[in-house]
Amino acid sequence: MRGVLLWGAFALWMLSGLLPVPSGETSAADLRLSPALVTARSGETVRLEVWVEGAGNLNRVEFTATYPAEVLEPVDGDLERDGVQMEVGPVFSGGCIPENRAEGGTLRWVAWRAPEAGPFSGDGVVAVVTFRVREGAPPGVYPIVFDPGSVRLLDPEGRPLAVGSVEDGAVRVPPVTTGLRGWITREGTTSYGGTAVTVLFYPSGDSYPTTWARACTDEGGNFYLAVPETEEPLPSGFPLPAGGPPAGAYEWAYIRLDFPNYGSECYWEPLDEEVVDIGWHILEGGDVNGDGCINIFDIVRIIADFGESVAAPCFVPFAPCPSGEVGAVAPASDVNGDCRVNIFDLTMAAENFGLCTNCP
Ligand SMILES: [Ca+2]
Ligand SMILES: [Ca+2]
Ligand SMILES: [Ca+2]
Repeated sequence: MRGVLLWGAFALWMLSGLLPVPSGETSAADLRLSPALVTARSGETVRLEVWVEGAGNLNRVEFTATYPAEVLEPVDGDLERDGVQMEVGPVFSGGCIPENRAEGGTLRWVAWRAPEAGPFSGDGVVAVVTFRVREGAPPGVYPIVFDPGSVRLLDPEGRPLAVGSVEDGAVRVPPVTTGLRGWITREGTTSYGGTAVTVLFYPSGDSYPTTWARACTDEGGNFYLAVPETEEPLPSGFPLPAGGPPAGAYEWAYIRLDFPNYGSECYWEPLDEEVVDIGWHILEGGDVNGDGCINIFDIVRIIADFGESVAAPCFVPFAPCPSGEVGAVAPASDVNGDCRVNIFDLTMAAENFGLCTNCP
C-alpha cells in the first residue's frame, strides 16, 4: 500500500512538472488555525497559530475572526501595547502591524512585512493567539471562525493574491469525568461477579498516576466506578504501564481487569465524557498458574487436578473482590468456578493456548 501511494505521489509530481504554469501567476495560499482542534479545561491555556501556507510574493495579511468571549479569554501577547494583542509570528517579525486586537470576541489583524525583509514565500506563522479557558466554562466545542470576506493576502504592490482554503479552529472543553462503567464477562460461566476493575488516574500530560480506585463486577458483569475525589497512594507493588499515557490533551485512566485463572486485560481510556463507558470485555480462561500466559504449564496442571471437585455452592477466593464467599473453596484448577475440574476447564485452556496478557 505504501509503495502504491509513493508511486502515486511520484506520478503526480511528474505531471505537475509537465503542466504549463501561467507566467506571473502563483497558486492560491491557504490560511488556517493550528491545531484545528485542541482540548483544554477551565483555567488551562491553549496556543493557536495562524498559518499561511503555499504563499508566494506575500507582503500583507489581513483577517478578522470571531471567538466565544464568554468561554475563551485571550492572553495579551504584547504588554508594551494598550489592549490585548496576538503574538506576532515569524512571517511579520519586525514588520508594521497597524491592527492587532484580540478583544470582545473578535480577532483583528493587519500586518505588512518589514521592507528590508522583502516578500514572503512558503509556509509560516502569521500570528499566535493564546486563550485561557474561563472558570466554569461549560463542556462543549467552541469554534474560532474566520470571516471569509475579511481574509486578504496582498503582494508588495498592494494587489490581492488568490486565497485558497480558510480553515477555522476550535477549542474543546471536555466534561469532568465522574465515573467509569462497563460490562466484563468471563468465558465458560454465566456468573460474572467479582472481576476486579482497578483504575489508575493520570492527570493531563503526567506520566505517573495521582490516584486510583477499584470496583468489582456484580453477578451480571456490570460495574460502576466513581472517580475518587482525593489522591490515594497506589497499592504497593501494583504494576505500572511503561511509558505513561498516550499523547493527547486528555486526562487518562489505566484500567486493569483481573480474575483468578483468567488472563488479565489492560486498557488506556481517555477521560473525556461525564461517564466513560469502557464497553464489553471478555476475560479468557485457563491461566491456572497465574504467570500471564495460557500454555502447556496450565494444561499439565489442569490434567494433574482433573476430577477434583467440591460440593456446590463454591467460590473462587480473590482478595480484591471478596464478595460471594458462600460454601466451599473451588479447586485451584477450576477455571470457570463450577466447583469441578473437568473437560470444560481443559477445553477452555486448550482453546486459549498461546494467549498472553497485555498487562505489565
Ligand atoms: Ca497589550
Ligand atoms: Ca499460565
Ligand atoms: Ca470447572
